[in-house]
Amino acid sequence: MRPYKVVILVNVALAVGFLAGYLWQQSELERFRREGALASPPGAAAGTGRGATARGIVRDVRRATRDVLITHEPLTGIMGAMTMAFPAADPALLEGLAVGDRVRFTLETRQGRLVLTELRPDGS
Ligand SMILES: [Cu+2]
Repeated sequence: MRPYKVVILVNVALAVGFLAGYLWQQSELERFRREGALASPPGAAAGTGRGATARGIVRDVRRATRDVLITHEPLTGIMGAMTMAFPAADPALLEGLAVGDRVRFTLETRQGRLVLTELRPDGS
């Protein structure tokens, strides 16, 4: 192999490495940003003092894995509106819950992940 080809290959490898590192760092930053926002949520999540509260619609209740798929409104400073699964801190939260229910829920970060700590019918 000619020396200039080695130089090009090394440069390409470095570029790929930097790109991968950059992307990884961005995803970590995003995670820290979300958790930081939860630690001191803007608007101080009505009464609870910690965690963030939002409204959503239940799309699936997965009792086997103890999580709920929810289409939720934007959580200011944490994430935009989307459909995603949230693990429930307590399986009792899933009792009586059905697909299509409109709910108000509270999220907290526990052991580095977002979990549902409160879930009740919206409007109550
Ligand atoms: Cu989300």
